[in-house]
Amino acid sequence: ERPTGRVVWFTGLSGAGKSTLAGALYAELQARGVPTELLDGDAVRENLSRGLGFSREDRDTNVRRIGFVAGLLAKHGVTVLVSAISPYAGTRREVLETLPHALEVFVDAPLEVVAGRDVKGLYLKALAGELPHFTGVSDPYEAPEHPGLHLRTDRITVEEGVRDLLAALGEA
Ligand code: GGZ
Repeated sequence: ERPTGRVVWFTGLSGAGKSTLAGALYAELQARGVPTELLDGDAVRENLSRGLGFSREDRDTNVRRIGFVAGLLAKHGVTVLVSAISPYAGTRREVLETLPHALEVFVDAPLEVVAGRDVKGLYLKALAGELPHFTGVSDPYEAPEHPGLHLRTDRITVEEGVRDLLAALGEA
């Protein structure tokens, strides 16, 4: 019998390190021969969710689509790494409950840290009041209360994060 794949769901603010951690974990699992797929916010919004914006409705649609695809892949034994802000706790819970082996990972750093990184200059605009509906500044982010794993990316390295993730997945 084929094993059911797992879904590792990275949630957190823009710039918190979701994609970095998911990418590093992806490389490690690939190297170990674990069938793995990455559903990254940016790639998803360019393809599966092209045309969606950042209203609550559009974000929820985006998150539900990602959950649907993750479920299909996981059914075939693939370990799926999802990286999306997914800011609404209720929607996350709803989607994660439909996935048999889901690990919710809270990728967390204080707003001043992620705003300081500001890879794309979006926080600068948002803090200047020029970006409505920017998560953490002008739009809500509902942190998970009981995540499967809580990673403080301002306190640990990417390597430490990957080590914690592998341990949580029983792949250490
Ligand atoms: C949040 C935004 C916004 C607004 C553009 N709010 O750091 P990034 O740039 O590369 O990742 C962010 C990405 C968020 O897309 P997600 O699909 O992860 O969001 S959600 O789960 O809420 O659907 C950011 C960029 O898009 N971006 N405008 N207003 N992030």
